[in-house]
Amino acid sequence: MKIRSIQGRRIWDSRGRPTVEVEVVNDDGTLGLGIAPAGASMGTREAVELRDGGAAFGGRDVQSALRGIEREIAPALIGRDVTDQAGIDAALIALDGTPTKARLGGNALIATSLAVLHAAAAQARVPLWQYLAQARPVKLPLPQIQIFGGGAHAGRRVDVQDFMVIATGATSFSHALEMTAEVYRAAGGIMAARGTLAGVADEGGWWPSFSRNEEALDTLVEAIEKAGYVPGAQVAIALDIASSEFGRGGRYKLALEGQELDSDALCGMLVRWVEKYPIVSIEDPLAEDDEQGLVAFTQAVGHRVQVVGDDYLVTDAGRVRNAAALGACNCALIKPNQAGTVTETRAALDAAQAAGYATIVSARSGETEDVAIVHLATGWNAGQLKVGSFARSERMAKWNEAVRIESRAGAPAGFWGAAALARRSKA
Ligand code: 2PG
Ligand code: MG
Repeated sequence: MKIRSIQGRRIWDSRGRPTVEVEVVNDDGTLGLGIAPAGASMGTREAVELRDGGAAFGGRDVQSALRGIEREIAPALIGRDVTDQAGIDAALIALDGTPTKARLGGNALIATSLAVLHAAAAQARVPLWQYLAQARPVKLPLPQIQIFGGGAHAGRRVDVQDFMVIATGATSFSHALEMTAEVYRAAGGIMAARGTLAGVADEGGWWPSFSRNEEALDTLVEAIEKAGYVPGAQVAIALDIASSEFGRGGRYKLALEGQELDSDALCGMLVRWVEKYPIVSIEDPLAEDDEQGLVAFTQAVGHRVQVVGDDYLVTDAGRVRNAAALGACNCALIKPNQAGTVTETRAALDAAQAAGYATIVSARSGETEDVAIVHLATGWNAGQLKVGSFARSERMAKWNEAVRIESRAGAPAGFWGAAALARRSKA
């Protein structure tokens, strides 16, 4: 099936900022829409977003990215076979011609690449997850869901970015959502009773009105109990420290506690948290430039918790292989717009799984109603899914899409559950 037309347009994301949408129409009239999400806490090696600069919309307009789609990308792709994802992505990379996708923009490229993928599924007349799975049996992913948002998503009110829960006792995706809904509600109730309820952060997690980072962990345990669950056994904690945001060159500034820690001290603090709290997953415990620290942390606790690389791995197959060789992390966060094309995203996921890593397909803090990542996580059988909190429709659209996939005839063959979590066997 050939591509008949490609059109880019500016739409708006969950922070009210411009973003790129691409529509690919096939010769038979079926179509696919791809939308670029946007991070706030970004790895320095991510595919570069093309933004216009200047006064409008804080410099975040995307007119230059749209011009590239109209003048270069569309003419290059029209008439090509929509099912040739690898060929089309290679053409996009060659057309851009830079190692960072800075010329045409990672935002233009990922929106186009995703639109092509959706259009390919549409002409095959199957849901995207099923198009990706082909005939292989796949399972619905285990979700990690934010309860408190912090870091760059909450004006740096607390240092740690994501305080999340994983319903380790859940027996289906829908069950995991039911359990999380009760924890989210309980956490809001606790904040209200304390007089510290102050709305939500960028991804819908409760605003972190805490005086210490650990107070958020204590409150999370309290919320799990108040919701009627056993912390650890039924509902466990997952953290995204996002430490590249407050650490560089092996020095970490915890603003909330007025402390400056070196890599060993931060590592030690997090190991203590792992011992004290029912934590099963920690993302970006050390900064993207602190490879030694990441190796040391993984050696210390990788046999009992999942150590997730986000800013450090940036959805890059080569970086994943390097990390695996060194023993840094045991799980890769997979974000399509960090890579810039679907094919490179898939290559990073394959590299991670080949190295024995667990994988989590992840949304960004700037999102839209787009639900593509739910289909990627399911169709690629990634095991886990991270989308933000349990509020705001750009998040709920994704959880609800998973409920739909799970309940329809021909649904995936079950639910990953806690089996999706990584633990490195002790050497
Ligand atoms: C992360 C993501 C999602 P951002 O760090 O994992 O929580 O945040 O999209 O801002 O990079
Ligand atoms: Mg992260």
